[in-house]
Amino acid sequence: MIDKEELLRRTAVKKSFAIVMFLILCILAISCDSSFSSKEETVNVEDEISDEYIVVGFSQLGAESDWRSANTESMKAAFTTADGYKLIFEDGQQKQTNQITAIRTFIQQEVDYIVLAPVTETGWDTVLQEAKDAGIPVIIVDRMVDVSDESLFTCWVGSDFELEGRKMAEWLKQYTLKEKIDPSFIHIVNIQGTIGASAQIGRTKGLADAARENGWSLLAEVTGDFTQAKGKEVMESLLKQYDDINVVYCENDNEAFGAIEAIEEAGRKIGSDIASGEIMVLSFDGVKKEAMEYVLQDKITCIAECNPLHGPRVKAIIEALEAGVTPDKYSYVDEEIYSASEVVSSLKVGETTYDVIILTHDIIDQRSY
Ligand code: GYE
Repeated sequence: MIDKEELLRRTAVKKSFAIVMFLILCILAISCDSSFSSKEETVNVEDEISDEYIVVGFSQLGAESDWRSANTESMKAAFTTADGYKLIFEDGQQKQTNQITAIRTFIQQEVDYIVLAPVTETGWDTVLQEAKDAGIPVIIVDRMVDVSDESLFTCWVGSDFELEGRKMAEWLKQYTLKEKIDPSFIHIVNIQGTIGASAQIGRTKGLADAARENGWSLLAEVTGDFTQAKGKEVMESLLKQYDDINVVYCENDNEAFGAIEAIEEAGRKIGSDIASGEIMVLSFDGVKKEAMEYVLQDKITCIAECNPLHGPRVKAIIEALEAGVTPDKYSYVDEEIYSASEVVSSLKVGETTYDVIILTHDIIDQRSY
């Protein structure tokens, strides 16, 4: 039996329990509602941020060389939030599949521009069509793409790699003429870059054409993948295969560093005096100070410059596009040729005469990279 007092007490407990539950529910409802509205606010704020910035997705091909590192730095320095850009950087690690994945991700992220430094020239049609369908302009930088429809990319900026190769070959021709070295005495090995990359295709062609025209013996063309390690490995085996090599044409400085190590370890002497049995090293880029110092030491006899500072160039293209101006489809960068030897002071390729920059410490110190 429950007495009346106990009944009243139980009713009061139930009531207060109901009130507490009601209050808890109210609090929960309010907090859910407020978290919902604050989430909405966050989304709005983010929208405002991405509207505020120009979003650039950059697919860099890798980090194989000093040239590449300088190029990456130049791009990162050009596209800063302080300047109104948001740069999404992806390193393809030398694999085209990685670069294609990066581009597809950029499309999903609805970036404003895609910048592509392609590892090799072919194989881009499908993914560039996808970018075009999404209405995202694609700027190609450094190496080129070989696509059936040129409207798949907005424009390209980079170097004339075949011209670099032709300049180097012409330097060698003038050197042998001035030093009265017979063309049949010249025995060259070419340590090529990554096969299928524009820089390899152009530089290889520049030398191969000149070898044919001048009657030089081109003993071998082997890839060194633009790296120091591979350059060394390849040179070691070439030295075992051929005992008459007197010119090593390296398609970048990192390969040259490796080749120089291999030549020195094999007990051979490096330098431009090939008539006395030295092995002459020729190279491309001229980015790292060490490479330029090697020129002064006649370890690398001649370097055809390849300029990596494309960040401001790509930025200028994007600024033009933002202003409704159509940029040139192809923009080539002017480049120098360096040697410490004074034997050749200028050379002619096509209709143009190029001065050879006779390198000094002062010139090295004044360079911007
Ligand atoms: O010469 C080499 C790099 O594509 C121009 O790639 C670039 C080349 C450069 O690995 O060092």
